[in-house]
Amino acid sequence: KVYTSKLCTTMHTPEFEFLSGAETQYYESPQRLDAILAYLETHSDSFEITERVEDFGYEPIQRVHKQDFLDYLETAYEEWIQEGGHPNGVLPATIPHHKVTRLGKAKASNLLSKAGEYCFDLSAVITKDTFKAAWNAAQITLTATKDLVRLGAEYEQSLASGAQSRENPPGLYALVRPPGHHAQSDICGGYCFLNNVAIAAQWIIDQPELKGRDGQPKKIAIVDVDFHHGNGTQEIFYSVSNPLYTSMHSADDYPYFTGSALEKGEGEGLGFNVNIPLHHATTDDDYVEILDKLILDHVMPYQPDYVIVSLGVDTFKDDPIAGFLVTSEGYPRIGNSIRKIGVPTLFVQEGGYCVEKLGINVGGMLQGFLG
Ligand code: Q9C
Ligand code: ZN
Repeated sequence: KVYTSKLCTTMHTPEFEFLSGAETQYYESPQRLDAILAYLETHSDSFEITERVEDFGYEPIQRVHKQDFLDYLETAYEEWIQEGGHPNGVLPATIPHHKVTRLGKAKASNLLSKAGEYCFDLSAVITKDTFKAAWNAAQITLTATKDLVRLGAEYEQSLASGAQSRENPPGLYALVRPPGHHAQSDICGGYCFLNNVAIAAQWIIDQPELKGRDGQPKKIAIVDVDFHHGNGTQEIFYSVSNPLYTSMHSADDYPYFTGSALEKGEGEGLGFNVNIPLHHATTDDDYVEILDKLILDHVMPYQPDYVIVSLGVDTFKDDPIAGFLVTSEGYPRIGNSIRKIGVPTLFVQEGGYCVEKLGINVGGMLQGFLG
């Protein structure tokens, strides 16, 4: 089942961003979502699409993001225009670099300085309706999460009664934009504003009626298969042991300063952050082999109750801003590896910018999961 809404394509449409110092089209475009939806609609035997969105309000978002950051996202554009900023949207002028800030007590005062405090790059343009769009993506993701939890309970029951084996776990997909995995608790960047996957994971952990017999919250394993490291999800959960965060990503690409295998979590979270940096020349066979090993060595031993996938297909060989050597034949295999975990799974859309092949690549991964 696919959860989406028209608002994902009508809101948050910046004209441009900056890549390698040059003004370029905004790659995180509404056309991406249209392309995926078109594919899913033509394969309606596999996919049921719903536009039902429940409103979970502010609280689940506040559990993950800081209030001053949320206030900033909500008001930045209006202030920006008042201060004479370009109508394309808010981008920072200076970013409080640690090499500078450790020498002073930088505190953002005007909008230009706030833009730097709350954003770490030039690929997260805040427009008039960006906060609404990000809010909408988070609410869609939460709607799917709540339904997955219901399906998960049914699945557990049928496992307990012996009615089925762990071979057909339920799976749901949140087809949303803007994406989320680069958004930290109080910094946007990399096309991401609110961290949809983190909000979903925290919501499951917070449900009082979802505590197991031992009184412990349900355990979540996040599997991030986007080409880029999910610095946001890593930061949000760095010092907790639930969720487990695992990521396979390019070793020497954006966001550049996170994603090393040495980043393993801290305190109670030590050992619950797993980064697998990969070479640019990673093929389908390489990718699936490494993913299977990640699942076997880290995800299975964790014994998660739920899996949440940060579903990026910018690993694709022809992606315009990223890409390994992964082909359209690779994605069903990746989906199949995830299915074999045998756990109720929520897929949440992250990156992927080769619009012509987004449908078959995303749809292929989901079909691989369905088996
Ligand atoms: N030379 C996501 O996939 N700029 N974000 C990349 C590469 C921003 C990617 C520059 C990429 C953000 C969700
Ligand atoms: Zn990405």
